[in-house]
Amino acid sequence: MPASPITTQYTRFALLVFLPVIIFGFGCGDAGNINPNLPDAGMVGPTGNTEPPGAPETPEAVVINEIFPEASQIELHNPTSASVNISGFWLCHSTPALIYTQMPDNTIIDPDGFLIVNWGINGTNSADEIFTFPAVPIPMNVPHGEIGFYVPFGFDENNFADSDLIRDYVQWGEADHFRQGVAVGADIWPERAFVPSPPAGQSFSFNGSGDSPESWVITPPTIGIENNIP
Ligand SMILES: [Ca+2]
Repeated sequence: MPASPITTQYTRFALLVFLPVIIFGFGCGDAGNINPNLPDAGMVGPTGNTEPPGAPETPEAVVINEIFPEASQIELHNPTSASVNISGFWLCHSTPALIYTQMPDNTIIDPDGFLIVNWGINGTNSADEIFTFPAVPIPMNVPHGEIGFYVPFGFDENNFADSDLIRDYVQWGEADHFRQGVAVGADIWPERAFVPSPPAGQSFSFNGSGDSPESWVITPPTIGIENNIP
């Protein structure tokens, strides 16, 4: 078996089954603007060459690119021209239970590449696909839900309410999911906005720009490959 950049034993998770009474009032971190702090994508050298050796790695540029709730799959995309290592980044999904999962060690996404995250499904990790917390087999909620993408930090639930730590977000089917306020505070999602729930057999895909439901299109699934935006 060829060596895989994904290690299978290191997916860390946390699970909190919450009661409606404790939802209220949570999920709204301090308002603040994220600082992507991304280095320039290219530098002009003495020869005028715009392709410096070793393009900078910018893992925070990775986006939630597609969600296929029916299959419990998330597609992450690295839109940059360098490989990125997103080990330690977190994903959060709050329906039907509040679940966090951390990207395993050595989770690499190729330049302009994709990573499939199978949520709550058992399977074998590979270079292009990971299966999160098979010990907690709770697939994604289909009619409505949310996914948040956070920078690496040691597990502390308060961190998931910190708008400075969230980097991407989408909710579908209905408003007011648990981390909506965190994304609104980070100015990466409009208040109470959501993508319509896709019909059977369809997913919703990021069109490549913006941070609102208008940035998402319902299409036949293209999990693991480039989105097919009409
Ligand atoms: Ca896709």
